[in-house]
Amino acid sequence: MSARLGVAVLGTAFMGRAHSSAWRNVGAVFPDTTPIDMRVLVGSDPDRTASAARTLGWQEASTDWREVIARTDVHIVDICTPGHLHAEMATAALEAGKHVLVEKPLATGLAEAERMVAAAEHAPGAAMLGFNYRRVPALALARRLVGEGRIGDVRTVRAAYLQDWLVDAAAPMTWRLRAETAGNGALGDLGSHAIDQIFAITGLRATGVRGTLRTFQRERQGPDGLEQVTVDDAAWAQLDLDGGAVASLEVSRVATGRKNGLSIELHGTDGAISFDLERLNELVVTDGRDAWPSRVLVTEPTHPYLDAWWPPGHVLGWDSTFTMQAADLLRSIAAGRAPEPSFADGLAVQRVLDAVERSDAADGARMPLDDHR
Ligand code: SOE
Repeated sequence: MSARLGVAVLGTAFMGRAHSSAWRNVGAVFPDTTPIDMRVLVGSDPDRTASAARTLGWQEASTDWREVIARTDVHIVDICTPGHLHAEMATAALEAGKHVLVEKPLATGLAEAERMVAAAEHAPGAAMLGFNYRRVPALALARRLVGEGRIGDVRTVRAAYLQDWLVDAAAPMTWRLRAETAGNGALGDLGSHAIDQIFAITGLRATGVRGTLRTFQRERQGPDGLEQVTVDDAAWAQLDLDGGAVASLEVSRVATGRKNGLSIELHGTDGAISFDLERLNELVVTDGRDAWPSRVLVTEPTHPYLDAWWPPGHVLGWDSTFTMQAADLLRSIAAGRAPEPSFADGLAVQRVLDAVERSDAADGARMPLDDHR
């Protein structure tokens, strides 16, 4: 076992909390991973950061991320800040020789994403993107089954990621609703997860994209009065995939009644698979052309990640995905292997986001994507 690794998380909000919980638990669930020290939590407000650091189990709090990435006792920099800060923080941390984990989506635009991929290619440290749903055991099993050819050739994929927190007309302005801080709206925030799943499970990439965006409520109350919402509330896209398969995508933050509904369904020449995050321990598998769909409870030790957790039938939750993500990063670092998903995987997703925006601006015209490997 190598020496202990010091971790810093940048960001104290929702994702900062989810990642902190993962760093607290990873050694207990996956004792084979390199031990870590939760060195420092970084935020913008000194009092709030100090209080969050105490609650979340960090040794120290700081408001100076540059000073933190220069520390010799910090080896892993985990970036959970708003999107517009990802590129600057990640490239600086990689240049300082750190291992870096960045929350999705990779960046707020293509140029930044390309810069981050170039920085990762030249850096000694590992660079991983936080698509945490890659660690849902049922989705990892779906990927394994499709890779083994269990459903034959994938022809069609339906992916949707639906939330409703913007249905409330009084929901205030946040960084997530400004193009300059978030890049995209539901498209980047939710669509990036769904697109990554389409790519990861099928092993295919997009060759062309058509898309539509909608912003239903164009103004929201900010700290200093009404502000323009400059990102989408909802987005739709059709992705042409390698070899002729087609994926449809629907994402929304105004899908009344849906809190965090990520669903994906794949139809192949010899079977089908479907998944719904609201039942995240289950996969519905149609194993054969004439078979009935059957529900697989994905809690067996032979299923991805599950030998480390609880006995069969003892289900996992959303937060466990971040613990498995941290374990995978630690294992990649220990093995000197590039972690998955890489920044390049994030760039492939970013190209689709960009193409959806361009297609929407061109009345839904098809945007070819052929230089994207
Ligand atoms: C947005 O509401 C959000 O928090 C995303 O940013 C996360 O990636 C997703 O997992 C849950 O929803």
